[in-house]
Amino acid sequence: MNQRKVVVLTGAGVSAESGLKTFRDSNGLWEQHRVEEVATPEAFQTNPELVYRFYNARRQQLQEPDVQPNAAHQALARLEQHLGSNLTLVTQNVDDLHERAGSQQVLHMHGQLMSARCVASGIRRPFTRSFDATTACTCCQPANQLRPDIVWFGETPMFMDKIIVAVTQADLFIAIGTSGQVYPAAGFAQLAHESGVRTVELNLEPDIHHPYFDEHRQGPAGQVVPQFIDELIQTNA
Ligand code: BJW
Repeated sequence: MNQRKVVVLTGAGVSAESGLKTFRDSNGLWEQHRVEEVATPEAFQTNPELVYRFYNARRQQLQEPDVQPNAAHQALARLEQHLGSNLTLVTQNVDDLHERAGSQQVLHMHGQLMSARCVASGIRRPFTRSFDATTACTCCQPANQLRPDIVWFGETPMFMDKIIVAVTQADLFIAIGTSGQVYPAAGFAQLAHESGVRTVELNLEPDIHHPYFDEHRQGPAGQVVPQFIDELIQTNA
């Protein structure tokens, strides 16, 4: 089998039709705070209650019955079934909707909502409930504090080495529902383009982001992603 290597980068737009707000759309504020004010180590240091509250609210919302994977998540799970390890699915999203749709190999470069990390040991554990500064870790003696398992501004995103190798060695790079405003993810299209990789952008908005995409398809992810993935599976068969 001579299948093409594909890297998919997803952003908040892929989960918008599942009922999760994006960050930078007109209603992308949380309690009147911009994400840049809440998602930083400095905010966690100076106002930990606010930061815990922000992530507790989002973790709770993620578990509401009406928040379910949409047709875009499902199409990407189908693509994994088709390509196996030739697909690298990178998400900036901290939700678990890709996994719930059936994707098994997801690189969460900005961390995960349903996980907590010990501030001292760095050890992560699955966490579905709310937690705060009084919630103790179970890995240290004496116990330490837990923090959201999230990559904040100024922190190093996860899996960077693996992602860079995958992007530069791919045949196709697809960015879905991301504004291209947050680095290093915002630089992946340029990296792919300069490595001779075909680049495609699927977004609700017209082609406004940057010149590194060879193709742009406009529309809601729930429509354009299944359409594009089905075409890809047919031509790649
Ligand atoms: C639809 C749709 C539908 C809507 N269908 N589409 C100056 C210059 C360059 C860089 C920097 C700089 N100053 C600081 C930096 C670095 C900084 C950065 O980029 N800042 C910018 C604000 C300028 N980056 C960092 O600090 C990162 N770390 C880092 O750089 O470390 C150094 C390093 C680099 C490389 C190797 C090693 C070390 C860390 C960034 C952490 C980002 N964290 C957040 C919050 C935490 C997670 C959380 O709470 O959820 O991650 S910020 C937030 O933005 C979140 C997202 O993952 C991320 C990206 O947002 P995304 O997904 O693009 O969402 P939106 O809302 O922006 O866009 C939605 C899109 O969907 C839009 O395009 C819509 O059109 C579309 N859409 N509905 C299809 N139905």
